[in-house]
Amino acid sequence: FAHEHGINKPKGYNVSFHYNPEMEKHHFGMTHPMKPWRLTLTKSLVSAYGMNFAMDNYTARAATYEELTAYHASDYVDHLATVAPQPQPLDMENLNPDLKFNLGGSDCPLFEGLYNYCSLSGGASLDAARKLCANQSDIAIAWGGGLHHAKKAEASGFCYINDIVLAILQLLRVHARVLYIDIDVHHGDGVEEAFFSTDRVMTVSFHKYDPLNFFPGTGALEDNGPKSEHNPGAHHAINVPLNDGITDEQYTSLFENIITKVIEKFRPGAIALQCGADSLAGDRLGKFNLLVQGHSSCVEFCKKLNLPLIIFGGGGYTPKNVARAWTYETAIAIGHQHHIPTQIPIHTPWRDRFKIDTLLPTIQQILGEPRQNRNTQKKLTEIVQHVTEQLRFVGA
Ligand code: ZLM
Ligand code: CA
Ligand code: ZN
Repeated sequence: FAHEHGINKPKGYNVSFHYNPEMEKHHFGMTHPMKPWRLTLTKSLVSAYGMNFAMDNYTARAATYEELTAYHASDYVDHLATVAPQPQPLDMENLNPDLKFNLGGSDCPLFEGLYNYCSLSGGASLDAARKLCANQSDIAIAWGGGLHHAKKAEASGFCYINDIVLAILQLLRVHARVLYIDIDVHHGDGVEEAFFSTDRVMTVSFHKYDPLNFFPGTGALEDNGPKSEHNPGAHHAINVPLNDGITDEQYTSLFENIITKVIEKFRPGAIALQCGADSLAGDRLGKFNLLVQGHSSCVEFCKKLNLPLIIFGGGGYTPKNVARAWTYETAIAIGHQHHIPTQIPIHTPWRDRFKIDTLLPTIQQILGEPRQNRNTQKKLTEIVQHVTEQLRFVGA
């Protein structure tokens, strides 16, 4: 298939794909929204399209203890490595009441092989970052990463190890400034916090913001870093708070507008993009109206900036939609989005999981009817205005 359709590795432009099939063998519990097997679905669709012929494929290794403690507290990592798993299947009855490091509750359960899962996610993102640093990849992809809520010494929101922070720390060895962009429907609070006090990383998160009703409740428009002007991190956090129902047109225009201005002022040497797919229409947790087209246009836009780019996964709770988006975004990375058939290949294992055979379903196919859009143009204009003003304090 790949050769028939002329999908081959182009000379002079390298995309690397970092993945370990061991990751998907882990289970958070029967009804837990996080399903590591969405990675299997993604990988199988990417392969069915023959995209592996156009990339360098690496079986990611597990991150070492030393690599994990480059950011995380050693007592936290020690605990992760030795804590006993809760009995399976996980349900409300066997949750651990002792939430040491926020572990063992319903969001961050203690499952069999947890430490292995965490180190594989971290290892893939570290491998991806190192390929960029060594100039051996132009785009490095780690769909198993993107776990943006994990804190230095605490698990949070399905995230235990912050692979993004580990990867950015690698990029900072080579690049003076790194831009972090987060299109997951949740606020990228863990990454923001890690680089709060430095002007070498600017974080930009687009998310649903409803402090009392939506996790994690942080990421207001006015939260832009340390309040003290003497702190180098001041003004280096950008938050784009959104409401349910945002459409492709609004999101894409907001994204391009903001990122263009950020690039102009901040002039990063590399970009780290978290592609959480829970911002897609039809997600189990998110309630935006984004199609694969709108979501992936962010990847396309970042690619066109021609800077070393690392791409992570993240959230995404309707596996068939996650696999569609991350497959299409892999196609964008290798430049084949316009050459692949939108009909899902017949020989895809798990083909039934996709329900309908198109890679790019319409909003009607996904939801029947789009959700009410609660984002007014006025509010979106205010956001752009605030960001523009904030950026006056950034750069030389
Ligand atoms: N309850 N089971 C996004 C992380 C979102 C905190 C409210 C748990 C769930 C959710 C867990 C099976 C990323 C909160 C929710 C019920 C306290 C969240 C286990 C359903 C279930 O059925 C479930 C028993 C579970 C968790 C829903 N949790 C929905 N939303 C958020 C965390 C992570 O996408 O950004 C990156 C990967 N937590 O709202 C509660 C406050 C726990
Ligand atoms: Ca986000
Ligand atoms: Zn999320």
